Amino acid sequence: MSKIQQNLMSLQSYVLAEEREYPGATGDFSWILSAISLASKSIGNKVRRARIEDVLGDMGDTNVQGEQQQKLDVLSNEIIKACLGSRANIGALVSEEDETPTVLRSHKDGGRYAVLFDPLDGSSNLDVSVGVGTIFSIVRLGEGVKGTPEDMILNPASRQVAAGYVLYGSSSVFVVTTGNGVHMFVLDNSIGSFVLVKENLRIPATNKIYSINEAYADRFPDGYRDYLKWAHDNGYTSRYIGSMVADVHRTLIKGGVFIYPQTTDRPEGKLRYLYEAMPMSMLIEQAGGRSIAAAGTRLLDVKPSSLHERIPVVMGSSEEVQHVERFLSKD
Ligand code: AHM
Ligand code: MG
Repeated sequence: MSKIQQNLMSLQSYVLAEEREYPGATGDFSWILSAISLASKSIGNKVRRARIEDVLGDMGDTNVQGEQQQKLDVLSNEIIKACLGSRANIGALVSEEDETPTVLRSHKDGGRYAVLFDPLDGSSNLDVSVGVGTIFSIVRLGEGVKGTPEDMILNPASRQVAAGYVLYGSSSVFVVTTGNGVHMFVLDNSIGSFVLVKENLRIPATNKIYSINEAYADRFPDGYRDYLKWAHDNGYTSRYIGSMVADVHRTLIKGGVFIYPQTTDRPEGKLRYLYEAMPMSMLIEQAGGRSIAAAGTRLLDVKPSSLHERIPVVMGSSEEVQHVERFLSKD
């Protein structure tokens, strides 16, 4: 196939073609993903014009997590809700920025899915033009499920049917899985479409890169410090942007391990289970990697007990996760 032919597969056509392979498929994913794609084009545009339109900086307000809300966090949250709110198969929208889910319609009225999202991850880096992104997860809602906070935390990973992120970096990259491998699309601004650049992305099994905020090392459990010492002695290099989407994207493409442990001042860790850890773990596993919350604990087997619960994360190349895990089991 020539390069031009390869580049002509849009995200929407790709998902439609994938769905067509399953007899009786309803087109649900293409319907939801096209709304996320629309929202991400709009958010990406805001991110790029932020300095010009003066929407950088914080709102002077904190979100439900007690963190400073950036103007763009609020805008991005509104954009996603506006783009997804009218899709007839979505029952609930669950945002990192909102205290409770936005319930749109019951299962009986067609609300078969909930979309969980971090509208603009890494937003504290916006003022310095570092890559930020939107992370999303699509979970199936069973019959009788209303989309309340209690419903959302009932074993969500087992109902997760798709996950992805959009990185607003030097290009806008849409990475998604519907449980059938990981596919990567890049926004072609000249035609306004995400076009397929890589089908069945696989994470390298190993690469000597760790990605962690090493400045907190004194506050990590011993096992992480022992791992870091071992990595220093074994020729590792370090890469840390401080924006999960960008750090996980690099890890997915180049291999290595992304780690955000618990610290003495944050005993649960920092990253949110539903909006950050759960979708990224599905992507990493679908690409052939591993994601754990502790030694011997697959992150996707953890059952959160509250909507905005946080969790320690070790994810990336399977061999690199194993190296970290070796030290954690000594704790
Ligand atoms: P946010 O959702 O408020 O943007 O916070 C999550 C971000 C992640 O993108 C990133 O991995 C982490 O916070 C960085 O935290 P730290 O600055 O403590 O290293
Ligand atoms: Mg965030």
